[in-house]
Amino acid sequence: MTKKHKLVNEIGNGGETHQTTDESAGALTTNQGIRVSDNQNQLKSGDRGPVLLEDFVLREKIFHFDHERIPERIVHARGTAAHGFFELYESLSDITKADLFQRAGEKTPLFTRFSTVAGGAGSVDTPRDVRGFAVKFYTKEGNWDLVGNNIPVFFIQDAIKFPDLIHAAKMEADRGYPQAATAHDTFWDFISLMPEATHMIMWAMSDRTLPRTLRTMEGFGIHTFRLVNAEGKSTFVKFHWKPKQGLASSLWDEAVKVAGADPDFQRRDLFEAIERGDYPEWELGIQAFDQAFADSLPYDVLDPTKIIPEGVLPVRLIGRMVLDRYPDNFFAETEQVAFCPANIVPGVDFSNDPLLQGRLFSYLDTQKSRLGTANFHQIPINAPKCPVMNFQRDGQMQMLQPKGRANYEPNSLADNGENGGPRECPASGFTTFPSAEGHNEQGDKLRIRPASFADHYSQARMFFRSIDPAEQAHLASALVFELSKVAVEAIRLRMLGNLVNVDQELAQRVADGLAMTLPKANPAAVEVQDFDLSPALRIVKGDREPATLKGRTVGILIADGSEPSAVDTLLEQIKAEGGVAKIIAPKVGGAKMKGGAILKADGQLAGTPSVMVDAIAVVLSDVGCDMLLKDSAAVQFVMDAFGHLKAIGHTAEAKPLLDKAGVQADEGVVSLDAFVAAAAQRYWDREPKVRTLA
Ligand code: HDE
Repeated sequence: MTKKHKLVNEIGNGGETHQTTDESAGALTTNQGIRVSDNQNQLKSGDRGPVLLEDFVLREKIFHFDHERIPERIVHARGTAAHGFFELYESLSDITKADLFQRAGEKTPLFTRFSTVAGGAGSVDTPRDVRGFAVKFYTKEGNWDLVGNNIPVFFIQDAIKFPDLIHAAKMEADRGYPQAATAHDTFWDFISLMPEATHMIMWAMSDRTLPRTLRTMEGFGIHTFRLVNAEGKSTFVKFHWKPKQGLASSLWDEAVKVAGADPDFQRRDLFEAIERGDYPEWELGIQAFDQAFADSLPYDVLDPTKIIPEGVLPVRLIGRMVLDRYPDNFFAETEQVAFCPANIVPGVDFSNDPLLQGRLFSYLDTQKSRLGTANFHQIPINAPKCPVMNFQRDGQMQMLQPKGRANYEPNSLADNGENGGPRECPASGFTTFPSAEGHNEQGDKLRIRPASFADHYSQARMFFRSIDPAEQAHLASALVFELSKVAVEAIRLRMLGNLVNVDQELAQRVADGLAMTLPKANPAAVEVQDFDLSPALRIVKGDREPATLKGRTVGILIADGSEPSAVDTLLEQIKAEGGVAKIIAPKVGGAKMKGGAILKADGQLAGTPSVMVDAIAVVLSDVGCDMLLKDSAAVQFVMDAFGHLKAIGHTAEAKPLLDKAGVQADEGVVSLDAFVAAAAQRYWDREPKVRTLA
């Protein structure tokens, strides 16, 4: 097939195509294949006369346009996605028969979508919010969807509370705001009445909900699942995604400013990383355990508001995910992809986690209303990459043309020499693990929460006490910020009463930040315990916060008169460290460097504030510095980099600008020679000097 023929085929439905003549190759057609002679002017009676109803080219085009949107996801509406693969490190055949986990080195194609939860599809990338982390593995034995988040616990224990949680979190029912923000009365009203949410609230108010990029966050399956091996033995499992890029979060002030400077900051970052061949990678880890281990824990592994700390059960890394290809078309792939936790393959099974069980119903159901037809599994991004054969036929938008008389089973038509269709496979087909159900052997029908789910505070306390003091201050300040936006005082008080159960000092800091008197603790269902602290929970100064320039962006601020050799040296050094350099100048066309040559800019100063990069080098001459002293964008550029604890490298001539921006000397403020080494980290010790935190 020639390239021209192929183009027509791709636009068409992929079925049989007539020979394409040279004239028609590449031609614009209607959806009926009629070549369009004029795509600029609609059909009129006379040049100034009325438009004619018979203009089918116009009507078809507008008709299609009118229906180009589908209902957005009720949660996780805003997202971005990429293709890639999973590569297994070593066979897991001892614990699972899942085909993708059998052969070391084998690669399985996948599609991963990251999302925020609360905002609509047109909201920004960087609100304080949980991030969705959904992976569709196209295995040889069907699709397996691991639909997780970047936080390992959830707000609620039973699925029946989910609509209430989401109603409370999203914009308020009467006023239609705020969008993509939990800092409002209805959210905190609900949360303060749901002590089971307290552990999740610790994570949600921590830096975890401000991931710097999608590439620098963890992912979690949250629920306990099962792996089942060929002998039918079940092992409980929790799934983790660990970013090879390390963990990094934004500061709140930074995230707020990023939202204005670039609402698409995180999707652009992912796109650009893939474009430059810096493919993001995560390792898949498992915590595998048996019933005896589960029984030995002081919390219930079926309770999705609990983690198993890594110190209690280490994470075993079993493979890696590499995202190496951006979708061709956002709508066709990212928008139409349908993830569903019920999509599992032989060798993986569910646990009785009541939240998971509710999710098993919800996703298929929502996708019917979002994608409009029961045949959405045939859309290329959703279609398994293995044979699909059954008697589920017909329905709106059936894309296949099944052959034969039999559309039911059992049938005996094959005995008659006809096509009898597919048959069930007792040996290799999916079988559910035959677990004995629950503690209640009688299996009475009860609307009840088990006593083993009753401890709502001990792990919240463990989380707060495990993170770095800088992160604790961010968390306390986030609570003050959010509760300050709550107008109803009783809600704030009730929330403070919950926080006392977590940690007296935290509660006091928040109360002080609100200028309120700390109330007594709210009644707790069971006594709060002091678990061992878990250093794996921290980002700041933790093992997973690397000092690196790899994959990070450095802004080099230049103006007329800047020294070109200084810029060249920086560019080389940054590249050698795996970083990305962005030249920023007052005008995008560039600056006239010392010697007269023009250096083009990657970003205009006013449109590229320093919140968009991870460190800055200010390479200015006396003349350039004088000029920029009169430009508030330049002053703000430096002031924010300092306030956001970033490294600042500078020429001696740039010092007046640093002074005007209030930069004080510390180990992150260096000459250009020392800059690239300094740029690999944030300067946490600077924070108390630049910000008053709770
Ligand atoms: Fe979801 N969730 N969820 N969720 N969820 C959806 O499905 C739901 C929960 C998660 O990129 C919806 O196709 C219920 C936990 C992600 O397309 C919907 C409950 C976790 C995505 C739905 C939960 C998630 C969704 C909306 C409580 C982490 C985005 C559109 C029982 C483990 C997937 C859609 C994508 C999407 C229901 C709780 C993750 C309505 C009922 C816990 C990453 O079906």
